[in-house]
Amino acid sequence: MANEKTPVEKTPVTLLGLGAMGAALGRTWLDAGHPLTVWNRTPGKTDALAAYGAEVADSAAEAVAASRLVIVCLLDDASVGEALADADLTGKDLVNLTTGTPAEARERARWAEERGARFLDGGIMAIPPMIGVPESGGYIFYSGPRALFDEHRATLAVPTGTSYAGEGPGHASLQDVALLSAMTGMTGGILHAFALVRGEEDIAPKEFAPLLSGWLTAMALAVDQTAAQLESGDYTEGVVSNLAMMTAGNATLLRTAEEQGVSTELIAPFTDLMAARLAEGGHDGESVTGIVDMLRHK
Ligand code: FVH
Repeated sequence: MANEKTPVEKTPVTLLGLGAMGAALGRTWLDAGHPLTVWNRTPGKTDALAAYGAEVADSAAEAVAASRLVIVCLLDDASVGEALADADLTGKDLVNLTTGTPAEARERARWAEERGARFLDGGIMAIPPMIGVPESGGYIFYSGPRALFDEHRATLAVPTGTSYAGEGPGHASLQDVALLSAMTGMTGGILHAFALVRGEEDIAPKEFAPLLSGWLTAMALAVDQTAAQLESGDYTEGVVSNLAMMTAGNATLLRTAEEQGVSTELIAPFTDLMAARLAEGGHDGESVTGIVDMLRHK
């Protein structure tokens, strides 16, 4: 039994993939005292972690053989299949942090189980500089068997926060991609806003930026209202800016873009959907929440 004189042994970790994210993850396990074996397709990328004490394997199969807990952080699902093609996964606990679709995660789970491994899928909600920085707010979604997640939770929590997304192997990936998709829409809006003010000598991007981030932060609160309306089924609940008013306002957004010589291609798909929802009739006093239903029925 561990006491002050006999430190707890840290779980050995194998890490496949030392790209920007893998290298950041690996460093944290070394810092926390976990024995770490690494492999990367391009050998030179292992040097930095080797200098901090990582064992470097000559092949992915050799790296997998070194530890029960195998973390994979590669470019995409195809690279996972390629890298692990010759590895013996019998008795391994495979944790795949490679971004993929929910269907890829489900298929990869089946593939791993057929090869004798237990499997968790992960979706990383952080960028490399957030890894090893608890106050950054980064975390990783995990899905798969709860008992397996609990068994490795302490080790998985070393690089960043953990959030269990459910037993279904596709759940982590689905929530990961849903959040990334929201970010994609938000980034499109940000770029459109900068394009509108670009070229105005007296509106400097650096002065406009805090106005933009402040507005987006305030508007993010709408997420809670959307959730409440989806759960109640009443899309008029708590509405202060209704669809009829917003659709009329969209004409101003589109005309302003034209006046400023800015393409509407980033915002027009959304304004078109709002107009189509209004044209269905009976939705004037609702929020934009009904567009969720329109998207699912397409
Ligand atoms: N970096 C980020 O900001 C995001 C944050 C959210 C999560 N993503 C996902 O994390 C996965 C890895 O991303 P990354 O940033 O480490 O990506 P790269 O720096 O491009 O490194 C890619 C590694 O994958 C290896 N690799 C690629 N193809 C193969 C293959 N066919 N067989 C074996 N390994 C392969 C590559 O090896 P090499 O090019 O150095 O030889 C790198 O180790 C990813 O899913 C993100 O979506 C990151």
